[in-house]
Amino acid sequence: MAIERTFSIIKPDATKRNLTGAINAVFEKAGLRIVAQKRIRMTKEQAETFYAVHKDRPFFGELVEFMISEPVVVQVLEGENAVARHREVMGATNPANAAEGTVRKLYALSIGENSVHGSDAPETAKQEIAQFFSGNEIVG
Ligand code: RTP
Ligand code: MG
Repeated sequence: MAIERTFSIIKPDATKRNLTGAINAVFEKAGLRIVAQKRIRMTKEQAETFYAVHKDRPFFGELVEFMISEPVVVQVLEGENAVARHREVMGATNPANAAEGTVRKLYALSIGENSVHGSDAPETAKQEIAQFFSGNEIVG
């Protein structure tokens, strides 16, 4: 299995509750290496661009406001099968459906305030990484 990279966000509900380290521990235990990481305050434009795929969904406005409400931690994670592995340890979008031991089961507050984001495919990961990181910020 090839080494892959994925893009991750620790969302405002989690940074606000000081859960960055606890969530990173789940990722690292799952074999994902944090090869880039920074804490930022997303601009409205960044959030709208990032979630453009959801722009016609009823929750879009609420989602953008949530993502800019507190700082977030953006990350690049590296490992074998990283995209799928990361989504597995994040758990289902709705914490009510998330498996035991997943980040969302442990920490998410609701389907919207669900603590983490992870890319859904290797191609999306490349685009999402490029939106937030330049090549020299990623140290594998
Ligand atoms: P993500 O993109 O954040 O990793 O999560 P996901 O693939 O599991 O979920 P997705 O369908 O891509 O939705 C993106 C984010 O939008 C918020 N959401 N709110 N209120 C709602 O019904 C609703 N549905 C989705 C969540 O924050 C979700 O992670
Ligand atoms: Mg998604």
